[in-house]
Amino acid sequence: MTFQRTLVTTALPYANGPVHIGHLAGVYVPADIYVRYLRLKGENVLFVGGSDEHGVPVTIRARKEGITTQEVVDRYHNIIKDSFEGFGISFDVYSRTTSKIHHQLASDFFRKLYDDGKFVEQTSEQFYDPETQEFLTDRNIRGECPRCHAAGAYGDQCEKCGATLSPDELINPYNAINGNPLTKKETKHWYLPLDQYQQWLEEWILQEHKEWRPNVYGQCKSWLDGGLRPRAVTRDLDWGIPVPVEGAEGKVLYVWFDAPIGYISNTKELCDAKPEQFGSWETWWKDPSTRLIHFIGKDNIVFHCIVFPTMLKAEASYIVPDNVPSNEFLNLEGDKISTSRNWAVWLNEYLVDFPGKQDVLRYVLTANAPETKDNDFTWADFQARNNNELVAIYGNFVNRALVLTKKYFDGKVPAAGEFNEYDQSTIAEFQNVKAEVEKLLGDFRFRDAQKEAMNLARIGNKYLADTEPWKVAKTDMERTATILHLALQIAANLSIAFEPFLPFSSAKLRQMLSMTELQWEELGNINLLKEGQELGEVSLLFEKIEDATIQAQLDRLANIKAANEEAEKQEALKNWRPADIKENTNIDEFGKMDIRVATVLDCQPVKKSDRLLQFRLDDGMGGRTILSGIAQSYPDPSVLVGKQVLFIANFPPRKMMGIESQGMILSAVDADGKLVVTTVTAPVRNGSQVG
Ligand code: B3M
Ligand code: ZN
Repeated sequence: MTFQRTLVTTALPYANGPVHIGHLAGVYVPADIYVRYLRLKGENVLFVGGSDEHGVPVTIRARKEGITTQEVVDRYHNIIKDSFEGFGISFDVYSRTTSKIHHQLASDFFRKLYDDGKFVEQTSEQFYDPETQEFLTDRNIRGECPRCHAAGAYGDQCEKCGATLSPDELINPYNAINGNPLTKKETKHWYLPLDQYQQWLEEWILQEHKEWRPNVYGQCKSWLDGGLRPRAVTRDLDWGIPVPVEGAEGKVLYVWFDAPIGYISNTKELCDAKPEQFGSWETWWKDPSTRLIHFIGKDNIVFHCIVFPTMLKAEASYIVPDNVPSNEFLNLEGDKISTSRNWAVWLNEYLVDFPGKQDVLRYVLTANAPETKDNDFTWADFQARNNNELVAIYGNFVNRALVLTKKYFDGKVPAAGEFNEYDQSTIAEFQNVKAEVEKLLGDFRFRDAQKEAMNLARIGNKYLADTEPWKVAKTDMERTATILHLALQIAANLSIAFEPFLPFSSAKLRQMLSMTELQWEELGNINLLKEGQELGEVSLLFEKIEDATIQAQLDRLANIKAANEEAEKQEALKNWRPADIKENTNIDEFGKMDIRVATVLDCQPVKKSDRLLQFRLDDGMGGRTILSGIAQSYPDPSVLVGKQVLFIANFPPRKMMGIESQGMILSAVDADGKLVVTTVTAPVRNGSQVG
């Protein structure tokens, strides 16, 4: 099949918070690189995005902030849209699922499947809050995690250990909003019978799309191997698109049913507004010569590879995706990025903290893109890649070529003499770059493609380092002219090669070279700049990032981490109840323990241990040393000096960190894990027994 146009969609972010580096790295930067590349090649491409404004996450945010759901989506839709614009994500349309057009289209889509008898109706038991008389969705149910036993895990996921959960697995589930205990109640819903499409999906994905990324193909295969089951596409909720069927009052379309239809609605919104420029939305969605590509994160694979294609297939007039390049996750400083835990670098904040440095983040996120496995963003790496790559290689090369031209040739492109052998080999080397980048971009391998583009800068940098025009200029101006001529042509090529990746820098570079934007096909051409052509104003393409700037970001994260730990502690305290009583014992068993009283003479943290405190005790028997793992609970251990404590005197001595510990000091454990050393209520002689 030869395709005539490419329709690129990016996952619609929930309008329940700003977007962060994980979004950018996983979805929007790769999609934007791809689209910019196709446009540069002169292909017919449409880039569609938008905000996902339904679903439970936005209603939760509204409750948290004490504002209406509409206010939440208005606020975050605008913040998100501005962030994408700020980073140069070049959507043709960025709309929202609360739009009229979308409500109509999604509603009609459902109704068509309903009328065609494509759904099955089923009644099931769902969690219900008898006091507020509402059914609860997974996200609004919380309880103890069955895996790691963290308090406050959600009905779909534990944010602490990352486990995927169903509400039935939670220990002591409660209503996340008011803490009420829950019962179960019957309710009717419409299901998309994925099982009936299993065979088609197996053929279409497993046979016909073996070229999909291994992580995507593998996830699809494991879903298919597990056997598909019908999925509910409606919910009991008061926020969303009403189910357009009689007897469905109080029910809305499941957010994952309406959101992908948003891709279609947003295309329609654009095409209906500007048909002469973009044509008919139906050509984009129904003509088999359209190539549809969904850029998404890995948690969205099943919806884009199985559920949405099944909806499109069931509707019968739509095309299905040709590829779904999904990324794995990006972590931040070793921890999972999380909106609810505020563990993220927010794009709107980055734009304020690093004005003019959008390309730096684009570059780092692509260089580190989680294409085949989860990856980690660290501020140290961000700084290193900026300083050692963008500044030291790309920026340095361009700057040297331009400054030397200003110095020796009055800022005009000098005429080239004969190219020598070394020049020729440099030209040959850099002319390879185009084919390499093309191949990699065609395979959605953005990280390697960008590396190739950087290679071109490396070639330029090396060329200047090897030819040393600043030295040659002392003796041979003709040769100097040739060297700088070629260096400037390489710089001009860089502006093309980097255009998909670093559009802001390419624009800046074009200005410095006073050239217009060129087509991809010109890449490799060594006559992009005309002899005698006057260069523009020279400025730095990239600037060094200082340690203090990075430290400020690290401090911010440290504060967030501390706040999260405090919040977790509070959640644990709220839900704390005493542990179950242990098995029966008796006085004989207890009598074997020799518990005594001693006065603390000295108490110090053990060097190189963040857990241990070293106690020196007056035990009435000549004194002893005991180590206790309570340092976290006593940041200032001197508060214990002079206190009488209880300890077990007849544990065999044990060495830890090279120190012998002669017994165990007794502490109580509080709900938040804090340890409190036990004492007596009135002074007694040291060495007295407890029993
Ligand atoms: N809003 C989930 C997410 O942001 C969802 C994507 C919808 S794409 C149609 O990860
Ligand atoms: Zn857990």
